[in-house]
Amino acid sequence: MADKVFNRLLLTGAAGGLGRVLRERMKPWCNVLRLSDIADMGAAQAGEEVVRCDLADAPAIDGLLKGVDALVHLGGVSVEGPWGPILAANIAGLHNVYESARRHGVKRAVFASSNHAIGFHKQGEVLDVNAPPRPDGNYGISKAFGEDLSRFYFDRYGIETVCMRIGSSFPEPRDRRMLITWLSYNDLTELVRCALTAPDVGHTIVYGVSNNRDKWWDNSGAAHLGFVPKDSSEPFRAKLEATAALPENDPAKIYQGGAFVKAGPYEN
Ligand code: NAI
Ligand code: 15L
Repeated sequence: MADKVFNRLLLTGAAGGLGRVLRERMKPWCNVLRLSDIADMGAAQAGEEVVRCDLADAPAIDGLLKGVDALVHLGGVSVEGPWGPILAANIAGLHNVYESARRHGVKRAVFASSNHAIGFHKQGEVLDVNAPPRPDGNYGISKAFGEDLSRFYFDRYGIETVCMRIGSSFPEPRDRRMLITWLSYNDLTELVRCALTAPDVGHTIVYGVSNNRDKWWDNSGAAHLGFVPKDSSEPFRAKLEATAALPENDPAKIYQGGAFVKAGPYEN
């Protein structure tokens, strides 16, 4: 983005892996970047506001969206686990965020959904953006809920959301599955930029994945975002294919969600 397009953007989950990346990369896009997380984010730097709070704390979240042009919502539990914390952060917390957006007239959100919303589709199937959710656990259920909740807030209140069904976003792919699901940090940044700035996104679902050789996901239905991933997992193939392959009958090898499909059950 050449010039600052926004006055104030909100980034939740700012202390997390992707939040720390986007904290730096979103700054040039706005005059003020408001950062929020339940964890320590360090001191506010120039052009930043830091608001430490729990997404589940409705009164604390009430003012979080005040004066915000658009938000990128990364905050919450990011892995499979017991229901209680996921219910608090990802279900009640997301509702708190959208209620605050509604009250303060925010009209654009980017929501970090996950491939675990569709994790029980089989590997090798190619899913388009209209593929039905098939969550692979408590976490995936919360992401499918987020996609539905954001659709409601668009239909009822006109708050536009781009739901990014992120594959695996790390500095590099960590296993054979991630050769297919990997999203580089540069491609993540470009996807977020497109999601914030493309006109008339309504409610869009898009797969957050780089231009990897093998594909489970087809983004042609989200072409209006203008997202064109540039990176590929190919440079990591030889290293990862030298590691042991999973047995063909392992659920982690059968389903797109990988090991998440066999995690739990948990005590709540
Ligand atoms: P992360 O776990 O590193 O960051 C999540 C952040 O949310 C943490 O800083 C945590 O303190 C904060 N958080 C958790 N509970 C909270 C609460 N109750 N109130 C306020 N903040 C809370 O996760 P990561 O990897 O940075 O992912 C960011 C988002 O992207 C998450 O929503 C995750 O589900 C989603 N995602 C990430 C993928 C990846 O490969 N990194 C893949 C698919 C989705
Ligand atoms: C996710 O949704 C998680 O947030 C991330 O930590 C990875 O596990 C990723 O999915 C994945 O499926 O590789």
